[in-house]
Amino acid sequence: MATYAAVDGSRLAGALAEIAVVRERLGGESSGWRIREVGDGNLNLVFIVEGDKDSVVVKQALPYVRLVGESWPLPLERSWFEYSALTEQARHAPGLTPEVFHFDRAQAMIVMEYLRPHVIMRKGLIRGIEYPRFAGDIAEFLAATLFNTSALAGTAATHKARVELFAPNTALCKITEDLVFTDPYREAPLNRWTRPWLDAEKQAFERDSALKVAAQALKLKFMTSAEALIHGDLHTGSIMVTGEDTRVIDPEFAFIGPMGFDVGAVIGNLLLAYFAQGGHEAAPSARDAYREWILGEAEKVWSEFHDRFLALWRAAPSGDAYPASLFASDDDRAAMEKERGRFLRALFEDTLGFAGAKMIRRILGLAHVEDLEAIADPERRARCEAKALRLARELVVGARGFSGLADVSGAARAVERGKS
Ligand code: SR1
Ligand code: MG
Repeated sequence: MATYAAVDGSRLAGALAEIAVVRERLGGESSGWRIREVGDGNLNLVFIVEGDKDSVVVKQALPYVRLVGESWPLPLERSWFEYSALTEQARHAPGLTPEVFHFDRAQAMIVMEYLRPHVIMRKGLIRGIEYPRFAGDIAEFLAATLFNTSALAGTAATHKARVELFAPNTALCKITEDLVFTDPYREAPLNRWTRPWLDAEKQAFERDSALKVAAQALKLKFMTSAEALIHGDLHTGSIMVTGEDTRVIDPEFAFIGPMGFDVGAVIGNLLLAYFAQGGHEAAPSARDAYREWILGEAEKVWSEFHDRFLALWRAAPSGDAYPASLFASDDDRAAMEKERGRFLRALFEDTLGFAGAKMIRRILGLAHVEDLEAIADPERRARCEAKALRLARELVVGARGFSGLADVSGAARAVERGKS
């Protein structure tokens, strides 16, 4: 297939049969392969293909935003950025991404490992399931991918080449610039919120100068801060888990951006799950232990990320930034250690700001999250959402005031109990 064509079951079987590595993996005759479309995301087609021997997942980009329709065109090349990011992430965080078997740039199609019995982390959070490996694995993914794709680890030339490779992913960045950082704070035709219960919050956010300025400072950072290769959409729907394994999927929004955007996405989505528990528990307080598990995981994600990132930095032979040749004396080494602390504190504040912005967009913008959407009673949902908005605003405007993630947990508890 040379010219792009969106596939359906029969066309897909024929296309996959022509790819030796996939044909052999699936086994048997292509006419016997069982194919079903399972995509429930906002953008793409996703198929599970089961053969006699094994199964694969096929992800194909559509030339438009699936959630909205053909009126919103979107470049197929996002598939190339996803493939490039998956390849690079796998080098730095082996075992934490799906294995890629085949990529077809013209068809915007990636054939990859079918992860089972994994579930989307977000669905597990809705059901109240604990995943013991989650925080450690995600902290490892974040530290390894963010540190090793930054100029702290490599040469300036390598960093610039990476910036150049991912810079054309502008359409996907524009989605984030509009949907995360802009539309929730203004009247925009695609905005949605739980009406009429959140009308007052929506209006208040549109008039909140301090919040809008803080959100725009984050947007500027998102647009210009070329720190590392970021996943770009690392919410809990982009993480697949079992009790023993964690994988990060779907990096089509990848580009060289601010590290805190990825760390903040994970923490912001955990906080959304925390506030959504009130909509899922059978009786008030029935999910209190699970609420605490979520907050504990958010704290662990940050602390383990922090420690791993620091360890990588201390051990690295050094990139072109902070060359080791400048820091030979004991005084130099002490100054460098202080500088690492300053860097990580700034990253912590970015993380909180981005976490808050990601929470707000999922409640007042176009694309919502199942954690909250699955709460059928709109009044009950709005109560959860209003609490999430309250903490999110604090994170965006007041990141500097939080001493650590435990402090954020305390603020979340206070909001949850109606004491803030
Ligand atoms: C129009 S796309 C909406 C959202 O879906 C993706 O998962 C990203 O989060 C994007 O912002
Ligand atoms: Mg996605």
